[in-house]
Amino acid sequence: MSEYSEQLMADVVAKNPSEPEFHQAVQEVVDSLELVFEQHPEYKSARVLERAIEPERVIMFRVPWMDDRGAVQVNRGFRIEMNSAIGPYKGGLRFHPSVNLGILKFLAFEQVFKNALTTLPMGGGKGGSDFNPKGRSDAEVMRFCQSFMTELQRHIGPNTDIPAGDIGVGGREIGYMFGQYKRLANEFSGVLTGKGRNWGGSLIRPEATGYGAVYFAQEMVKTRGQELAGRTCLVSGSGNVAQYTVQKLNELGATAVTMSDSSGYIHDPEGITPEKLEWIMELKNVRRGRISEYAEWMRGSVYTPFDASASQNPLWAHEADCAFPSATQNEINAEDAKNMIKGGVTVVSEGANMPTTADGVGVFMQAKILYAPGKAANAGGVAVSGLEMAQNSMRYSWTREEVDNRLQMIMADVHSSCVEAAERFGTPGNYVNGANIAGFLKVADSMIDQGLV
Ligand code: NDP
Ligand code: 2IT
Repeated sequence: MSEYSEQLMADVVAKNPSEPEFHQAVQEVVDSLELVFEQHPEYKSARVLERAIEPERVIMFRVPWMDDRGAVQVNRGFRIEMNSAIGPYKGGLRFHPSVNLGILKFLAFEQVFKNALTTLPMGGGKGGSDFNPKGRSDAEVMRFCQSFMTELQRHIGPNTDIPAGDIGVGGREIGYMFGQYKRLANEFSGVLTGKGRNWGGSLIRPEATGYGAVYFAQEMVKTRGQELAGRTCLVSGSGNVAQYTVQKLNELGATAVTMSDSSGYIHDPEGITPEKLEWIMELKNVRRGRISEYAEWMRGSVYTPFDASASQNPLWAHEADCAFPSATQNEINAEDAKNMIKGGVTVVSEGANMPTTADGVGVFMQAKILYAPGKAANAGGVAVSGLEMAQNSMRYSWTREEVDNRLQMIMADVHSSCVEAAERFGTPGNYVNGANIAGFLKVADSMIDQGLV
C-alpha cells in the first residue's frame, strides 16, 4: 500500500470507529484505486476519494411503535445519503436486528459504485432499521413501517432520494411505506421502487437481482468459451435474491443444490427443481417458515444447522462448479473460499453485498477463478429499480420481455465495463479492480465537473 493509501485508511478508521464493515469496503476500493492514482494524480489532488468516503448526509431517527400486546417498542431508523454526483440518492432499506450505522455506511458506499456501473443516472444511498420483522404480525409490521416513514418522508422524494427493498424489506413493507408516504405527502409518485404491479411497480423487479447475478456469471463463463448449462451450483440464502437465482439457473439448465437461512442450510443432491423452488417460495414468502422444513418434506435432502462458533460454513464445502452467495455480508471467509476451490468451484457471482471477507477474496484471486464482487454481479436489482423510475416518469410500463432484455443488456454492459477497466489499468481478469475503477471514474469525473460541493 502507498503512503497516501495508508494515511487515508488510518484516517477512515480513526474517524469512523466501530465500523469494521465500512473500513473493509473502503479498503477494497482504496487498494484498487492505487492503480488509477499512479496514472492520474489529479484525483488525489482534488481529494475526490476523501470526499466520496464522507456521506453527503446521515439521518438517524427514533421509530416508536406499539406491538400487538399494547407494549411500546422503540427502534432506530437510518438513511445514509452517500453521493448524488450522478443522480438522486438510490438504494435499499434493510430491516434486521444487526443493522447499525457502520453496516449501512458500507452498503451505501458500495451502492455508489454499483449504481454508476448500471449506466443509469442514480446516486447512492442506503437505510433501514434494527427492527426485527421475524415473528411479527402483519399489523405490527404495518405500524412499524408507518412510524418509520412518518420521519423518513421529510428527507426523501422522487427527485431526491428513492429507497427500495433489501434484507427484511420486500413487497409487503414497500406497500405499507408507500401508503404512508402518499398520505403524508399528498402525492402519488415514484418515491420508492419495488412497488406492487398494480400501483407503479415494474415487471421483473422482484426477479432482477437474482436473474442479474446469473446473467453476470453467464458473461464471465463466455470469456472462457463455456456456458452454465449442466453445472452444479451452491446458493446461500432463501430470500428474494436466492429464490430468483435458483429460478434462472433452472431455466438455463444448471442445478442448484443448496439454499440457507440464518439458522442452517439444506443440501439436495438431486437439485432444487422448479417444483421444489415453488414450495420454498410458499414456505418463505407466504408461511414465513424456516428452511429446515424443506428437509422434512423432501426425501434425500439434508438439513444442517449452522454452528455460530465454527470457523467454517459447511455449505461452501460441497463439490460444485459455481457459487452464488445470496444471504449477507462476510458469509465466506478464507477457509470457506479454500474449501470452495478444493470442491471444484471456478465461478463465484455475488448476489449479496460483500459476502466474502477480504482474505476470502484473496484466495479467489490467487486461484484465478472467475470472481465477480457484489457491486458488479448484483447490480441488476438496482438497475431494474432505475427502469421502474423511468417507467414512473413516463407514466407508462414496459412488458416483461422489454424489461428483461434491458436487464440482460445492462448486465452485459456492467461486465464489459469491468473487463475494460481491469485491462486498461494492467490487471486483466480482475473484476474487483474493474468494478471499483470503472465505478469510481464515472463518479469522480462528475464530482469534479460539479465543483467543490
Ligand atoms: P431477504 O430478506 O429476502 O433474504 C435474506 C436471506 O438471507 C434470508 O434467507 C435470510 O435468512 C438470510 N440472512 C439474512 N441475514 C443473515 C445473517 N445475518 N446470517 C445468515 N443468513 C442471513 O433479502 P434479499 O434476498 O433481498 O438480500 C440478500 C442479499 O442480497 C443481501 O446481502 C442484500 O444486501 C443483497 N442484495 C439485495 C438486493 C435486492 O434487490 N433485494 C439487490 C442487491 C443486493 P432468515 O430468513 O433466517 O433471515
Ligand atoms: O443492494 C442493492 O442494490 C439493493 N438492495 C437494491 C437497491 C434498489 O434501489 O433497488
